[in-house]
Amino acid sequence: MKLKIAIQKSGRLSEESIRLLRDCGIEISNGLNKLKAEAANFPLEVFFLRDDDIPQYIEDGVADIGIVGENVLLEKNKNVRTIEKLGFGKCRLSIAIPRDKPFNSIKDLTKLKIATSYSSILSQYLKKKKVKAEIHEISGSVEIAPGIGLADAICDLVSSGSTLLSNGLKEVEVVLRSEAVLLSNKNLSKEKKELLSKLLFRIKALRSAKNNKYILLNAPNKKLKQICNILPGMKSPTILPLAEKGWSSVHSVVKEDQFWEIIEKLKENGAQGILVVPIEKMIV
Ligand code: PRT
Ligand code: ZN
Repeated sequence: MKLKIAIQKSGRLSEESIRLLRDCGIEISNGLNKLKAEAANFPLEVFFLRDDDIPQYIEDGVADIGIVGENVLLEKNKNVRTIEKLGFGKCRLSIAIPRDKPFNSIKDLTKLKIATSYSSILSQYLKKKKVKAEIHEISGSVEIAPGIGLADAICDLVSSGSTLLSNGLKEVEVVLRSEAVLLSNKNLSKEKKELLSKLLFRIKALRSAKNNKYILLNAPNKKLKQICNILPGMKSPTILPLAEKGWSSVHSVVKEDQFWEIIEKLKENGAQGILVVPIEKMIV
């Protein structure tokens, strides 16, 4: 018995989805143009599909789990379970209008024609904001719609913003922030649930590794107490004596988002030779 995972065949999520599996120790030989592949060292079968189709395949049980952007998940609105955010494929779904048009509030969109591939998310958003606009659904190249007179505004995915810029548009309203998520069918068998939790354990270990750094530093023994208070570590820091008398080497783990603040405090307390190294996997 194998767990079946659906990932995007070719697009912005493909590479990172495969990398995620690989970092979880799962090797897949992805022959180009293949629909399916088998993992060598985990009971996993991989389907390569268009991202838009993945939620439906999971609802139907053709695939057990899958990776898509939250934007696709919400737009398709299928009966599936969201298991875990994956931290890649980050973007926002935003409304943009021609740069030279004034904009004060979302009410300015009233009666405008908005082109989008996300009509379901957009109509819910406009309803919530009590704005009546006309939604014009198109499937691609949404950003050119105002330029060719097809619409007054657009609602599309944005990451760097350069597509908007080069089409003379400005972002005026963020409708949704999105990243890749792991989805699952709601009725997995007991065996498949066990495989999923094994996979999830590995994914979480990778994610916490990414959010933490391993830190090594030298400290005068008389400052060790203060330095250990700054560095909580997983349990507590490791302290090893240096060859030079009166000095120790201190090892610990720090959170990425507290990193700079901690470094400053360590320096103030006499730490020297601070080394910071990435962690590959972290089991807490
Ligand atoms: O063929 P298939 O249907 O599988 O692929 P697709 O063409 O529908 O999707 P794809 O590969 O473009 O994107 C897959 C997923 O990546 C999306 O559903 C999002 O969850 C996520 N993602 C992250 C993005 C972007 N960033 C992104 N910038 N998807 C699309 N874009 C596009 C956007 O539509 C616009 O055309 O990039 C352009 C804007 O980029 P910037 O950097 O110029 O702002
Ligand atoms: Zn798509």
